[in-house]
Amino acid sequence: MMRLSALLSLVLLSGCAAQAQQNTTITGSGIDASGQPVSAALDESAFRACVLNLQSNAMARGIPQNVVQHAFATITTADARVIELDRRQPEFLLSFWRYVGNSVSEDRIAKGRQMLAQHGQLLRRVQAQYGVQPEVLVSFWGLESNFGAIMGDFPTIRSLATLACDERRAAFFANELTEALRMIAFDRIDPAIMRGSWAGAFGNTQFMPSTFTGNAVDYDGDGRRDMFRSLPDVFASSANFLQKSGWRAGEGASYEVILPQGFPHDQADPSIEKTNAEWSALGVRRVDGQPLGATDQKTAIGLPAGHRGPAFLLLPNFKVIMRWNRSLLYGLAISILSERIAGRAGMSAVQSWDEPPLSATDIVEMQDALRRLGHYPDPSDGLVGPKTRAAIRSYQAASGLPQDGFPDQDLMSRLRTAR
Ligand SMILES: [Ca+2]
Repeated sequence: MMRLSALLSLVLLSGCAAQAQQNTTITGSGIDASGQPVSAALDESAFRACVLNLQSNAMARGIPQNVVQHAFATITTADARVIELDRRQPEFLLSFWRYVGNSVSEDRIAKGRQMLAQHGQLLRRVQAQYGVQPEVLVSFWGLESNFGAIMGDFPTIRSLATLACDERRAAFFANELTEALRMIAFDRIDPAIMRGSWAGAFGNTQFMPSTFTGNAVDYDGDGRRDMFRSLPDVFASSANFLQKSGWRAGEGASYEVILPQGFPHDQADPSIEKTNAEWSALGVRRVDGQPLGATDQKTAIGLPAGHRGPAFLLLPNFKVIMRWNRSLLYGLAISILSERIAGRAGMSAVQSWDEPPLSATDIVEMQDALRRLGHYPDPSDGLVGPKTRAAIRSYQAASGLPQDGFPDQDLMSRLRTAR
């Protein structure tokens, strides 16, 4: 799992199918000598008591006792690595160019095309039933596990029990643990092969257990749903989840557009939707200069590298991808990769500048400066979320700059000297 840049792998493996939104606030835990929070889950007797409680909850929700006991037979302690990874904040913001460079690499495109050809018959059958294009399914497979090569090696039950006994998101992971046990019980999956990401996602497309129990399909008809060893089950389950999330058959998820001079960049945000007629009236065109397609659906505009980078029209299917993983970069990577695998153009923009990525420390400094200037009322946390973007836009508006809400080195140096 550490084959690519370690950071990218972690982001991909932790950002799995329909994981609940992450609460990044650390609450209620102790602090050790180095200032790191300590989890109660790591106290052995507290963990044992917590596990007993989780086991009886699972049995109360219909999981047979022998399944529960067998699944926990070898688990005596929490996994400290899981707590550490859950606590960890990325040191650097991932840039769009770096992210897309890693995830939509020429290697992955070539492998994706090979997989598309090799499994074409199966993928077309799945498409006929669920309406999801083959190249889209292959792209999720390629990004989530590098086509089955990297599915993660953390024992799923132990990871989920560890997180369910930690205070950060205990209720969410307790439910995921019960669903994982339900899968062992009713899909007859051997707990010994149930390994995956540190956060409990598993298999070829890194489903969370609740995504599995709610959406997985036994497509090869062997009586069990198997996301580890059955590609028919993997493709049909993924397509079923996408279809139930609103996937529109035959449509793409995004395409690159050109914004005119003077475009109001504060309107470029995945949460701001307009009709294509409204975007056209603002001067938005396809990269080949042609007008946007006619559609009755609303769309949004994403600027993953700020106003100096490429712009993308985000179509209704983009929101479906965001239900799988709520990251703009992930959604664009899936969309661009699937276009490339299908032999179409992914993106015409090329990186025309390079700059060192901002670190979490830079973001804290940026938030401090924005607060000092009256644009950011909240505590500095080093994370770029909607409030930080709104504060940047407020500062950009007051300074006559394009309001893209995007943190970069230029903004950083302006803020360092702003009065
Ligand atoms: Ca099956």
